[in-house]
Amino acid sequence: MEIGWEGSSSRTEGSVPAVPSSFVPLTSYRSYPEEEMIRRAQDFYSDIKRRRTIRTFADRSVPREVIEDCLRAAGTAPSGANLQPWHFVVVTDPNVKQQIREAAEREERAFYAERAPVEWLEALAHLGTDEHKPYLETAPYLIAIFAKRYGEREDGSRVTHYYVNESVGLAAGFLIAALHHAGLATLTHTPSPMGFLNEVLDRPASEKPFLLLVVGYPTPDTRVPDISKKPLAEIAEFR
Ligand code: IYR
Repeated sequence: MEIGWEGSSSRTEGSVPAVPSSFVPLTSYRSYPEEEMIRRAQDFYSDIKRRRTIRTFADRSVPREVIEDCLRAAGTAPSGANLQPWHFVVVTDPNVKQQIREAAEREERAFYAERAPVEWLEALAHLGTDEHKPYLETAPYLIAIFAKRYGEREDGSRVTHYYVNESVGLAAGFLIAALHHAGLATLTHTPSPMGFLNEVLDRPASEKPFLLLVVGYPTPDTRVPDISKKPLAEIAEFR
């Protein structure tokens, strides 16, 4: 990944060890004739733009292999030094879902009642959210995404990870796109704070909860906010 530069501890000349690199020919790349590229880009856009965050999930199971392949797709995301600083905990156990719901609703009650600044609540108002999170128990899958802030060697020493948030954000994006492609709906839920996920899911302090992804099918009566995305001219420029 080449996103900016992150300073590290100082070093003297010649102190970087020469690691033998192993390279293989690129055989997986595919190019398409321009007309086909144009069509593919259009097709992908028209498919991904159908994706909506939903908050009403049907109590309907999803084959586990679908989730597994979507997680494999997420795991192909680029990451700082290819250290893949993510961990996914896939929750289907009703008891664990209940614990997550109870803890999330406890935080959200405090968030909506007192913690959130008025400006934040105003920004959220059009989404119609509140502290009630029944979908945390109804949806067939909750995927808790953790960012591994550092790695740990067998001897307990730490392995520095680079661009952790960028890397995990990319993997989460791949996952959401893969789930959508498979025909599933998602909600990117970020109860604040999310520290309770470490306790409920028994994850170490080296891991920071990044996102709780709710996955499943929309109920037939699902309604979504009437919102739109910014047009290209507002989000990008060509120079
Ligand atoms: N975490 C809260 C509030 C919330 C915050 C943002 I930023 C959103 O885009 C949506 C909701 C909740 O889930 O209700």
